[in-house]
Amino acid sequence: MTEGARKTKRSRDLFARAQRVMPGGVSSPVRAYRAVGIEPPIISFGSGAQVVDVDGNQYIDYVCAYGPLILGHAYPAVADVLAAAASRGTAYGATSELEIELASVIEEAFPSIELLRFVNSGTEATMSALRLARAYTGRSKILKFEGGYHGHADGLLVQAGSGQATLSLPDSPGVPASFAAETLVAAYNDVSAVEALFEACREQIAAVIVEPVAGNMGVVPGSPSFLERLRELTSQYRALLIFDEVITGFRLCYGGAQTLLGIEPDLTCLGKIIGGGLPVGAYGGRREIMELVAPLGPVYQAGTLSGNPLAMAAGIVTLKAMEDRSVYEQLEVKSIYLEDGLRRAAGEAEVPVRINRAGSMLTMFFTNEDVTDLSMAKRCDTGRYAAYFRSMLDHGIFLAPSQFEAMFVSAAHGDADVEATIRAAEQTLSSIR
Ligand code: KE4
Repeated sequence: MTEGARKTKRSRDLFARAQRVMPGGVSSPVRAYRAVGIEPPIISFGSGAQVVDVDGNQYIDYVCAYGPLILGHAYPAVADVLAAAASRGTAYGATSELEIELASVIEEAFPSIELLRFVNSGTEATMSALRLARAYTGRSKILKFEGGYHGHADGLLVQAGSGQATLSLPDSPGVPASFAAETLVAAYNDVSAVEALFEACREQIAAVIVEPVAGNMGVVPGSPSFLERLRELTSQYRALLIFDEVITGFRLCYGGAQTLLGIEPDLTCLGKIIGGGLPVGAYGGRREIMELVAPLGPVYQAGTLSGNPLAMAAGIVTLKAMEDRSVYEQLEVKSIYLEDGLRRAAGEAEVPVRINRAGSMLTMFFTNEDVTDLSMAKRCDTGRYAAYFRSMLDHGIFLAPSQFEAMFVSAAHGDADVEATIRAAEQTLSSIR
């Protein structure tokens, strides 16, 4: 598609209806496109690396549902297993063999996870992990990082990333000051800030929760020295280290960021990829900690559709496909090619950018300085990002409508898709310079 050639009538009509029945016409704030100044296309279907909107516009998709679709849309084996699973019922309210299999596959991939509990979202996973950490330690404070987004549980909506950063939302109304007071915040990658907080709060801190590669201020990798220091300090002060691997789990490699880093957290939160695009989350870790979870222990957490057979079936098929390590090798080649092409396009257009990439997740920041924390990410030219976004959409490239999200490359993205994306970026960047 060329600039402005997109037909949008049916999307506009449907979005008008959506806004009459849902706040902002969306089921999640970032989807409202408030940060990019246009109305969102309403999506009709996805297939492979493509999504198609209700006006028939086709896009190469780098949102990938914000991470779950590492195999692409409607991956045949996932679609087939879901059809078969649905014919056997969609929920049992009882343990199924599928839960046992998926839990076993995850625990095989993550040696730090001896026991895990399935939930229905990443939010539930992190919320439950923090409750467990507070119960295990008998302490109340948690430490998170500016720009870290761990879902929308009350105590975590303090200087969060993702949609909160995108919409410049203050810490969310509705969260009592008493809750927020239990949440300590430091700048990401800032070791001395963490050391100071531990020195000041010592045995009050129950846990540190961190995205080992941040994906919600745009992609910002945690430095190995920062993450290693978090492990040292939490061990020293007997607090728990929680890796939020909702995005990075099975994305960066089969065993997540912790495998690449060689750091063993006490608890890990997972989601997205482990459900193959179905609603899912999980938290898990050392047996002595997880045995506090009801019914074994007193920490209560439950869920009607937790471990439901459809999400389990889709997750099993997805993770089985990712057992073929060549998939990660191909993702790396394609992601490097994309990163190099985007950087070259920006250079030729003389548009200052920085690209942060970790495996098949990357962000092009519109800035001329390195981005290693939220304050630097927030100095980006978000207006230029919005112009880039709109033009790329007109050129058939579907990106996250926020500077503070990631591009995700899937196994379904072919060389032609990546080349078309780079060409679209060349045309776009020269037009917005
Ligand atoms: P959910 O509750 O959205 O399944 O997961 C929350 C969550 C937890 N931890 C991390 C590291 C996450 O990235 C997320 C959710 N990610 C956002 C996108 N950055 C979800 C997209 C949205 O909010 O619409």
